[in-house]
Order: sequence, then C-alpha cells, then structure tokens
Amino acid sequence: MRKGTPTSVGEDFLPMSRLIAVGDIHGMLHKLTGLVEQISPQKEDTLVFLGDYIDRGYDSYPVVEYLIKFKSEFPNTVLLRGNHEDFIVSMFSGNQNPRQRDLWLNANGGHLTKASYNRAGCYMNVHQKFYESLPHFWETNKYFFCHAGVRPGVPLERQKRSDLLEIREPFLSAVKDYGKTIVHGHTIVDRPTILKHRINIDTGAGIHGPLTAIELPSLKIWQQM
Ligand SMILES: [Mn+2]
Repeated sequence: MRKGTPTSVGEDFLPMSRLIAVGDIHGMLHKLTGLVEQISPQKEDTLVFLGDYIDRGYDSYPVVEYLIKFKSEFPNTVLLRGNHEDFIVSMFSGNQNPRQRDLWLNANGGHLTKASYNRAGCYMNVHQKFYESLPHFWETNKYFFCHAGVRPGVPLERQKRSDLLEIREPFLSAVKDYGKTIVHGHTIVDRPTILKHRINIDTGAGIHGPLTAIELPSLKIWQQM
C-alpha cells in the first residue's frame, strides 16, 4: 500500500502532500541521510533542495549519488543549482579560468570533492549530466526557490542567473515584497531566517552547523547535525 494514501479515518485528516525545502548540504552525507530519515518523505511530497550539494564535506560523490536515487524514488523532487555546482558546470564547459579553478579547489573545498570522486574510482564527469541539468530556480504560487536570492527591484522572471546563484547584498538587507516569499540558502546563518519576504535555511552544514529543512507554509523545521 502506498504511503500517504488515506487508509483509515484518522489519516484522512493528514495533508496529502508536503512542500519542504532543504538547505546547503556541502558533502555532508550523514547529515543528509539523518535529515531525510527525520522527514520520512512520502511519494506525494515535494522536497526542494536549494543547491550546494558538494565541496567542504568529504562525501560529495555519495551525496550526489544519493540525490539522484532520491529523485528517482520521489519524482516530485526538485534539485536546484548552487554556485558550487555551477563551478563544476563551468569546468565541464571550459569556461572556468585558472583563477576560478584555483579558488574552487583551494578556497571553496573543491579538492575534497575531487578526492571524494577519486575514492569512488571515478571522475566528476560521471555526474556531468546531473550537474548540467540543475535549474537555477523553481516556483509555486507563493514561493520562489533559488540558491542565493534575487536582485531587489528586478522582476522575478528577469533575474540574472549569476544573482540567483551568488547574490548576498543588497538582497539580504532589502525589505521588499517580491510577490512571493524567496526561499534560499547560500549565506550561512546561526538559525533559519524567517521573514515575510524571504526565508534562509543555510545553517552551515558544510562547516559546523546543522543541515536544515523547512516545511511550507507551516514553517515546521527539521535539523540534523
Ligand atoms: Mn553554500
């Protein structure tokens, strides 16, 4: 019997599906698996992963493998692109200049991602299609999901890809009605930022913080260290 299908009077009162966003994972497989176990996803749920699956933690390869399998089991899953995945895509396309490559490898934890693929006995291009397929945003009537945020003053449908992946200011300080609540990660905060116009759930899983997920619109939060 499918989970999430009403099977008794009691379950008729449960919502049939949930909308849940998940913050920056950064190669932390144990935080990801622990968080998903807590959420206990059902087939009808939509989990929106906000990007930055790799770099900083040791398990970038298995995290990507896990997410690919997760999407095959939970077809509503949305896997967005983070700036860290975009580094990889630009490397595949040959658009990464030596300075960017050096920045990725040494400052942004790319050497750990390379090492993770090496341990798995493969190169990053085994996941080339996965990286290249990741969209920059996803939206519902009420929410606009993207990795980093949006540029205030620019309509949501005209946002630059680079802003969706990298923006911090002036987005973080702006108090603006975008017509939808922006749900994002990218900028690490001690605890989730929940405002009317934006929600940030990057609680630094890639360094010392927990991995955070939030259900919408209930604002129920799960965290995993
Ligand atoms: Mn990040």
